[in-house]
Amino acid sequence: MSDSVHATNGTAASVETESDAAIDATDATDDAASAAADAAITSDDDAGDAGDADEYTFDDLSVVMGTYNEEEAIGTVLDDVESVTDGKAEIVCVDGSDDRTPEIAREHGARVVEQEPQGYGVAVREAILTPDRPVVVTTDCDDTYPMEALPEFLAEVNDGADVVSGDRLYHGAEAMPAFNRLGNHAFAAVASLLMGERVHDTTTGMRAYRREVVEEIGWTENTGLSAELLIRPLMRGYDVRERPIHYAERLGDTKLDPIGGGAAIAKSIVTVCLEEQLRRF
Ligand SMILES: Nc1nc2c(ncn2[C@@H]2O[C@H](COP(=O)(O)OP(=O)(O)O)[C@@H](O)[C@H]2O)c(=O)[nH]1
Ligand SMILES: [Mg+2]
Repeated sequence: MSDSVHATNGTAASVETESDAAIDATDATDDAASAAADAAITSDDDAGDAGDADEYTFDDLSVVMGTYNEEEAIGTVLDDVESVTDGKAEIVCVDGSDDRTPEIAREHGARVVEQEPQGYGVAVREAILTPDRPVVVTTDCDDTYPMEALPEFLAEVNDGADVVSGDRLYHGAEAMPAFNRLGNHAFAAVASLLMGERVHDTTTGMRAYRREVVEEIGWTENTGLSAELLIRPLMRGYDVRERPIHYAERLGDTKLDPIGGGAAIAKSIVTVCLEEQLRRF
């Protein structure tokens, strides 16, 4: 594995940045990113020598999710993770259900953390901070996200990415309700404007993160956590890459109120972007 966490000197790294161009950990003025870079740079500094033995495998991967009354979908989602990763990925569900979801999760070998339902971000923050494994992938427990993309996401991390973000809008996201699709295009446009970096899907539920990144940053948002998980790392100079994914129709009912949830996400995007801009001064 080559140098892994790519902190730049306080300026935003562009999405899709070629990994080597972004490496300048010694110049990092961003404390958090710099500390993460120090922690993650391997002793094998010669990229040419980086062999397969240093690369992350599915044994290094945790797939995590909030689960709230998802008994229709959870079996399929966990079966998919198991078959794609050959049963090697750890699965963590932070669960607030009053249906059979946690039971089914345990039957599939998942680690279940019980939590009173308090919203998407409260559950997912707990989910990403629970595992010890070095790579954490988030997903929704509704069968919308393609677990077949896990190998590609892991490959991007092995290529140097700190965050790999699944872009649902690239392929059109036909399975998404039209109102949500429009809203998601608008969120991406506003976030891009406020960050000065073009992003395409700020509210996707499927991303891979190096564990250092989720541990180094203090997360504040609930419904808007997904956007925050993209914006803060990007604006702190981490190597953040969007990759197109296919998005499928949901099994079971959504837990997000489109109007109230949409307003909360818009507020999170503006707040987090402004906070991160101010942090640079
Ligand atoms: N534990 C927990 N999980 C939640 C909560 N709210 C949403 N989720 C889960 O978070 C994921 C995203 O929610 P979802 O309804 O799919 O939102 P959408 O994709 O925007 O329609 C799903 O797996 C939900 O079960 C909550 O309050 N507690
Ligand atoms: Mg969903």
